[in-house]
Amino acid sequence: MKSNLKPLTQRAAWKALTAHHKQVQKLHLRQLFADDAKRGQKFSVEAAGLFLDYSKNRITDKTSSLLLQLADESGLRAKIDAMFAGEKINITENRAVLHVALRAPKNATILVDGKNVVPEVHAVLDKMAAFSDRVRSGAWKGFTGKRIKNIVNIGIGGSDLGPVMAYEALKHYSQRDLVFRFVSNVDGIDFVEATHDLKPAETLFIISSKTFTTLETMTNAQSARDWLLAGLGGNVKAVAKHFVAVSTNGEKVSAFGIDTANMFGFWDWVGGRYSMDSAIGLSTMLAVGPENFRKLLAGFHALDEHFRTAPFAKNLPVLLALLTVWNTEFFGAETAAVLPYENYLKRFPAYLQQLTMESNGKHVTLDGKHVDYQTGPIYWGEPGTNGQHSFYQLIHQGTRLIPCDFIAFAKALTPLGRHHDILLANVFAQAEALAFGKTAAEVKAEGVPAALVPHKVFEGNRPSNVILAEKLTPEILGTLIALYEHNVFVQGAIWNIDSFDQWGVELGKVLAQRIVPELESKEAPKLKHDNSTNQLIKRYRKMKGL
Ligand code: G6Q
Repeated sequence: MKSNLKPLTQRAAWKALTAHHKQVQKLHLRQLFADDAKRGQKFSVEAAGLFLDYSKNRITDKTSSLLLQLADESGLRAKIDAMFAGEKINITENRAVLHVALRAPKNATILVDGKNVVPEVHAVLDKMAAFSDRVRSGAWKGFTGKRIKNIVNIGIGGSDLGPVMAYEALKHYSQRDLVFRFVSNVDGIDFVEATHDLKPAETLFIISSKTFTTLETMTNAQSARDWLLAGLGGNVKAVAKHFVAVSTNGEKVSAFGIDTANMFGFWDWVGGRYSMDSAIGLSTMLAVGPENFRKLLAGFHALDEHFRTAPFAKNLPVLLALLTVWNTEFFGAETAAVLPYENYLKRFPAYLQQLTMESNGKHVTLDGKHVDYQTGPIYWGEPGTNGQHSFYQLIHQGTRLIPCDFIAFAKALTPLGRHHDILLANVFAQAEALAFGKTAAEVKAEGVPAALVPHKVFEGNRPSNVILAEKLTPEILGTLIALYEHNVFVQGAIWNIDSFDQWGVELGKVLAQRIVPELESKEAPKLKHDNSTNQLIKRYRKMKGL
């Protein structure tokens, strides 16, 4: 696992950036904009239907060229090519990383171990489409002959967050007489609330699990099976009409009792958090139909092509990632806020949290060395304008620097009076206020009493990006997601980490399994944990009456 790259902090561009930062760190965006009447245009780029204005970052021409040099010195070109070529860049799991193949057109060729995977991808898409059409039209009947009205996706992490986000994001395009629910948590309440008003005879469960071994999903799937059979008189033949699976593990799917004819496959080169455009997106396709799902894939592909071919200086994900590196490493930003001014994107920040933090929350390099710099920032966010009435206070006047990505659309999907202009006025105003603030002189000029002036000063100089698109369509959603996928990839490439493994998550999957029998056994178990864990287990057992 040796790479030929110099360690990040020894690359020439890194050293130059360190020196350069000392010179520019005090520069204010007020000054930078005053010095260059065309700064907005200069630091903007447009591709695949997305317009990115990154001029409100604390950068100069020199910053930009040094960051691009850093990308070159980090071997970014070769890394991008390696990913698209199906090389096993997820080195700790010895896997290719090919979510780009999930949205490749039918005539493309992408090889994994010498085999073209594109035909398989399209075969699964066709199978999903045929199934979706049957369910959506009512041709697929439940065990008692009733049509399916409710679809419940059971999955967690990568097998949940993408489907939930996409369902919410594309609700405008969804078939409204179908009800969609998503169950992820092993807390039984999630299942109970999701199904309390549903009739088993009209309900279809999609068990979404790459491995088909995940404790939460298997527990929920079992409860779903029990719930269904209890409601339909206990005939196990009902399972075939009410359960389908999305998985890479045919054996386990069969063992659960789901006919593999009703299984939609994917492959080990699709990471969980990069799988929403694989069969894991079956619920999305059921909601919006195969045609819209294909448009979503086309949007992903458009951004893939942009990422693969555009020069780095005009490459949206590359620029976004370099700015994150700049803000994180040199300005010490610990978090990044993603603030969509589009209510349909309310689950987008939660989705991004997994994509970004599970990918780049790593502290060793590809060579297994402890990093001596920061890696992935904490991503968080809420839709605007709601956030403005809560945590924006800290972004404007707190002590921390929080770079923000504002996401907005020129057209409302369902226009309503003046709402959309007011919404967009807010997003532009927030980015403006963060950058330029309000000086003491300006506050005083408003007649504010002297004692209050410091409280009403906005320092400004707080960086943000604005991403503007025409309308939230399936295509644009795909483009936007791919933008962040590749942004994460570039960040990981600069930091020289494996963005595609998740050992921290794997640990969680094992730990609880050890404790479950200790909570359930009738006999008092011989506990061998630390004193605190032993105490908590004993107290829990006592409280539940054991
Ligand atoms: C994603 C992670 C993780 C995974 C879930 C569900 O990249 O690996 O979030 O998606 O743990 O795993 P299964 O799909 O195997 O149930």
